[in-house]
Amino acid sequence: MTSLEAGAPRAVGGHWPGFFISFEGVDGAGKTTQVAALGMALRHDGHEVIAVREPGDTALGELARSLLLAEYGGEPIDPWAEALVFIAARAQLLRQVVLPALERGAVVIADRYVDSTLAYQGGGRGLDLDVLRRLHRDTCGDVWPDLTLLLDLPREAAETRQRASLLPFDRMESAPAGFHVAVLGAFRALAAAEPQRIVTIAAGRPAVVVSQDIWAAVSERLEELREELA
Ligand code: T5A
Repeated sequence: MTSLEAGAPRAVGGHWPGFFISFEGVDGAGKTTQVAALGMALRHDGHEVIAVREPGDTALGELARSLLLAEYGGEPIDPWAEALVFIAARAQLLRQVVLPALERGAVVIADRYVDSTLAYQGGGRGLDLDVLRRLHRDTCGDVWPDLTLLLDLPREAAETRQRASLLPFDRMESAPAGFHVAVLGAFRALAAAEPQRIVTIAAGRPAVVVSQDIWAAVSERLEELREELA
């Protein structure tokens, strides 16, 4: 496996009229909560906002989601098969929903994107990061978000929150603790390698405080992009 410190290319970004934001973090870190809050704030500010989740939000993506998150009576899914199904769902979502929205000037907020593949299938499953990045380049046109918000929370804390909701854990959430530790380590390494794109937000605080930090990061990046495009 190659080093996460190698850094990912960011070939595209800022050339479309819209603004592409992704949220990342371990399962239950609070992404869904913060996507909703940010979407509301941006709409209030006059933006068209399209919120998507991965995998999902296309017919193919929802099918992929049910395939990937269901338990199969203990039958393990091959890590490369897993990675390729996540990537297939992303390619479909990108071309069907994300790029058209960015091209007409909307703000797209993605609940997970390519960093999840690098962290879960790269860091967690141990797949070669260079191959995963090359697959992203070849299948998804090397499209990277303008801003990625990493909600930094250890899995144990996220799990405690999720248990309170009484929902059953899916196939990924049921993975051993060591897997989730590796995933969080990979997310942190990605953030360290790309501080310009990935902003780390301490997610163990009340949701409203987390939202304030997110709003500050989004406002700053939006302003920078406006200046770059002026
Ligand atoms: N995956 C995905 C890969 O392996 N590779 C890939 O390429 C991709 C794209 C997707 C799974 O697939 C994997 C990663 C995942 O395992 P998912 O359901 O989309 O699954 O992802 P989850 O992270 O599991 O989504 P969840 O909805 O379960 O978690 P969230 O969205 O992070 O957290 P949220 O907002 O639902 O909050 C969880 C609970 O905490 C509370 C909420 O009310 C909720 O009850 N909460 C807080 N409580 C206290 N303080 C706060 N600040 C709180 N914020 C939220």
